[in-house]
Amino acid sequence: MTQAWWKKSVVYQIYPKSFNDTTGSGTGDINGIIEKLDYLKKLGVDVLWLTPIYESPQNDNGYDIADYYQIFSEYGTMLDFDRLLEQAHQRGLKIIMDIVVNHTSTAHNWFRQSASGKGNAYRDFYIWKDGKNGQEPTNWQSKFGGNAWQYDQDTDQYYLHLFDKTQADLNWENEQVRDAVYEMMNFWIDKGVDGFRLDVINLISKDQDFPDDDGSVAPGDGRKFYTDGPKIHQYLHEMNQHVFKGKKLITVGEMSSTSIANCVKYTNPEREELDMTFSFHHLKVDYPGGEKWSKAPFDFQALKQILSDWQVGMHRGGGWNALFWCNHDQPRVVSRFGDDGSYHEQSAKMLATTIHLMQGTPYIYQGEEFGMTNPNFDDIDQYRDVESLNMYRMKREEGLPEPTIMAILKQKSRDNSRTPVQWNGDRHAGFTTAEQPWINVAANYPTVNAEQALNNVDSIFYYYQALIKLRKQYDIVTTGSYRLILPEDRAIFAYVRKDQDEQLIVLNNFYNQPANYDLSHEGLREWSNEEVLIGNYNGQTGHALKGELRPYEAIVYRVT
Ligand code: TEU
Repeated sequence: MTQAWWKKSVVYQIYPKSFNDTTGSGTGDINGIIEKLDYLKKLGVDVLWLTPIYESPQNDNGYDIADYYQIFSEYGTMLDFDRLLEQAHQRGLKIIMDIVVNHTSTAHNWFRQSASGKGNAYRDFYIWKDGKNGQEPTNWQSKFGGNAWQYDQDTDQYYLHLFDKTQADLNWENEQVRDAVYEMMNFWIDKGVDGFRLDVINLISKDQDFPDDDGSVAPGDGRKFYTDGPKIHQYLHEMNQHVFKGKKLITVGEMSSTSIANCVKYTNPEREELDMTFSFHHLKVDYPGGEKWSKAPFDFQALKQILSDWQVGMHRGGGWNALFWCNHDQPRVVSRFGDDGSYHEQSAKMLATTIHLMQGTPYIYQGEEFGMTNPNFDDIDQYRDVESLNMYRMKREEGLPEPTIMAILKQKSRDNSRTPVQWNGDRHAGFTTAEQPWINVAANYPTVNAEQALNNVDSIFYYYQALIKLRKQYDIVTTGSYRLILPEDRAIFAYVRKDQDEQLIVLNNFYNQPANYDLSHEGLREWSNEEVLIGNYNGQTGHALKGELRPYEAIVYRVT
């Protein structure tokens, strides 16, 4: 069987609001993406994922969609989008759309109709329930804080919103909803898009008993009644048959709090559901006791174990991972698991090495390719994200001191990754000519920017470019088995990829001190030749079997 094309691809995520502004509005736009296609081509990525560009009130930066068939006017027009598609395709770049169908904005016509009366034909498009003894129907919590049900005075019922109260959950039990979603997705396919990223898609099937969460399974917020819910595999298979089947697409599901067993099911090709999944367990290693809103160092052993379990488990089950450190909901990885000061360049390259030599399809988030960092905002007025602002308000109400809350936001806010792309050293990093961008640029743009990276042959940018080439050149990166080695080592994340006649030994030092390694007792197959495929320092301190890694050093040996 020929291998699916996307197994050797690398995807680049674009957050249009912060990518490149060509109108001077302070907000990025579609023409700004077109302007940078040659840059992206040079990096070597194959697919561009655009976060939502549809008509939206932007309460959640486009994840609150008011019309799936219109482009958000600040981003441009449908003609601009058609031109983007054409220009991207001309360069051999594919485009995937972000599909948000767990919920719509309450400004969507379906919701307006639905809310207009119990007898309306769209009433059943959403999840409406009576209250219980004057209270919400269940004790489920919104992911953005507070109860997940919103009362509607006019019809004296509550609607479910797992996210913001302006993001009402669609009722997937209703066949008309499912048909409308498939029709909409086919509209975008007919336009020529190459696939989809499906937002929180494993939350669409809710337990129809709508029980209260008794708190017996952490975090007790109701998620066990809708995460990987009762009909999820049935719905995704149905979507596959109506939308994906027989087409050369790439589909990736964003899976909230999921399991390896479920992701194997979502992505094993025999089941005809999706191509690959994002899971987030490896990005919760700095959530002590599961609590995101606390300031904490990361648990390195847990990070190694979780990533390794997913490598092995998905390989064994015939599934496929999306590999990533960064997206628009996560802090910048170099600030999070690396060192964005003295070892900025080395640690950014090391982190890239760790992920890019694994099995799966890597995703690069805009700016990651030249080491963008968290902005370290000090003032609540600099934040824009609905989740961060809600959290700030709630923690203030709980009586947490202001400096504590600000320190947490600095580490955890989603705005950490949403600051404008730093293109050059000009005002506002060359992102916009407006007086002010919609969110501030990080202060380090004079030194951390794309132009500088392009002018320096040793930059993080060219290192990513080299990693992308390796994936295309060596089949073992796609096909080889994975095994964690030196599992107990407190500084080194090492693994071996193995195929019939070759092995890749990947060594990464996650700390700013030198670290020795000795693989003599790691059960590796013997070899006679070794070569260094890539590394983030010049020269070596040893060889594949034994040596020392310098601070944040990464090195990959190919042994045969
Ligand atoms: O995110 C889903 C999600 O659950 C998280 O990543 C969430 O942002 C985080 O847990 C909050 O702590 C997706 C989108 O990527 C995100 O931007 C949207 O806000 C969300 O869905 C709702 O559509």
